Amino acid sequence: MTNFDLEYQKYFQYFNQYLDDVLSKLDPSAPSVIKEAMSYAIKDGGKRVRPVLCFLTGEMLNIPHDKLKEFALAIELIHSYSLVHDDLPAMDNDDFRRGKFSTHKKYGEAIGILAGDALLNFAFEHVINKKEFSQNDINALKILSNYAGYSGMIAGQVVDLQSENLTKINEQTLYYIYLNKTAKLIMAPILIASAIEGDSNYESLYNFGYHLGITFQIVDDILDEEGDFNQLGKSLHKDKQSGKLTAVSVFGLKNAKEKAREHYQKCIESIKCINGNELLLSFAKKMLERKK
Ligand code: GRG
Repeated sequence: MTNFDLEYQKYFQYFNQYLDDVLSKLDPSAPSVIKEAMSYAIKDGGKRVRPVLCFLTGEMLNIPHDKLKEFALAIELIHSYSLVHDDLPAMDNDDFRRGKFSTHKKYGEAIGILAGDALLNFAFEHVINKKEFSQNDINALKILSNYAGYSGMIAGQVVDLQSENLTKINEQTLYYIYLNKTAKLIMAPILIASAIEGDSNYESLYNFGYHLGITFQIVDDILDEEGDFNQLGKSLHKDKQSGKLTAVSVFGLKNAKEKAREHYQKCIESIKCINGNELLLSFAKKMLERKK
């Protein structure tokens, strides 16, 4: 194992333990089924890319991870809700997620919708209960609510749905979808750590997050085309079946791989002047080379 793999593992385990602890303390008076469905949707199978990214950015900026844990969890709660809703019949209609049945397949559609709603609300409830909430925490919360909201991730999802079966290839629309649907939830953990530190490297980290998010989504499109079901834990070739606008449909497979590499290079360029950038650079490389 490389030093980076050990660091990833450390924060992955720390996060999962914190998550288990929080889930074990959910309000006893709430219906069991909603708590079970929430836990089912968020536990097991996720790579925890966003929380780990938050902790690694924090490490670079000298913020202890226990000062970021509430935000790291809030981001993963929002990410998990978006996956639950994305899998619903009205959206991507997928039976599998994270190597198991998607939440609505396991609990039925009504509870699936409500579990997504519950995860989203709990994200904000959890973070607002952080002890000693400072002005920097408020700034971080603004990023979270804006990036996940109607002009962020939801905007990306709306245009993504509208783009199905478009005959005209449109690179600008593709980048709009990628920025909003995917990159904003990858930028959020980085910019939240940045806000909590006081934003001394805001522009560099913004650019790093943007290019990392775009790299992540292009690789996701490539994996949808040539990945492995057992490794990915979700259905393949969904994009082609639904006639989605993707990097592969717009650029072709070979050029999509080249584009991913170009954005990865821009990640490196963006933070080269920040001291202690090694872990974030390794993270970006791992995202470029990921198989799941
Ligand atoms: C329903 C409001 C709403 C939004 C949905 C997240 C999303 C937007 C759609 C899911 C499909 C998709 C391709 C999203 C882009 C982001 C992405 C690649 C998500 C998968 O993230 P991973 O690979 O998943 O980090 P794990 O399971 O490892 O957490």
